[in-house]
Amino acid sequence: MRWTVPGFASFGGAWPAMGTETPAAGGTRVFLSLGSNLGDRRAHLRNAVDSLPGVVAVSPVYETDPVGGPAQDQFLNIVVELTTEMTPGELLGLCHRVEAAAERVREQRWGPRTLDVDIIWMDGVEMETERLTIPHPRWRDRRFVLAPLRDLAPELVSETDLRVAHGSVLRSGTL
Ligand code: A4P
Ligand code: MG
Repeated sequence: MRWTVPGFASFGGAWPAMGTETPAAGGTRVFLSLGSNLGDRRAHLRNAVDSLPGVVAVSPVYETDPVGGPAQDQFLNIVVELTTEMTPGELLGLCHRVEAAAERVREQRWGPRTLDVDIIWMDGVEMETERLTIPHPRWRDRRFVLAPLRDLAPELVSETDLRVAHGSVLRSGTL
């Protein structure tokens, strides 16, 4: 199954090798965290990455213990690097459209979901509004974010950050 997000072209091509560090001219480097623990988890992640514009790199996949929320199945988590000229608000709208395309139903905070797409980091952006906080308020507490983020941007995550974060994670190949 493949789908696209209305208003955005599918990425389509092969993903570049992980670890690319130089943002393209004219755009801002962004890291998104994607997680799924409902349905065909890998397909949800793959379809989401295919739909995102401006993908620069995709982390390895991690099988992760749920952090917070009710008892629920394990997640697959990745981090995706993009270069974008979107504003933070436009980017949040994109995240919500990508989640909707995976038929995400919001029943419970931190509950099981086909797809969660969070903005973790945007170079040079610090903001806190009712709708949007960047960097993500809980990113430093969570190994399911830090481990894949460190694969792509080791300068943002120290070994100590990774060690003291919560939740076990296990590498599970690539998308
Ligand atoms: N929002 C504010 N800042 C941001 C941001 N930087 N990126 C607002 C995205 N959204 C942001 O999110 C609720 C609202 O947060 C959004 O409408 C947006 O306006 P949501 O996705 O609707 O609900 P949620 O994900 O249940 O809540 P929240 O607070 O985003 O949860 P978290 O902190 O993202 O945690 N364990 C494992 N192993 N793997 C996971 O992926 N995910 C969560 C969700 C918990 N435990 C997990 C995982
Ligand atoms: Mg979320």
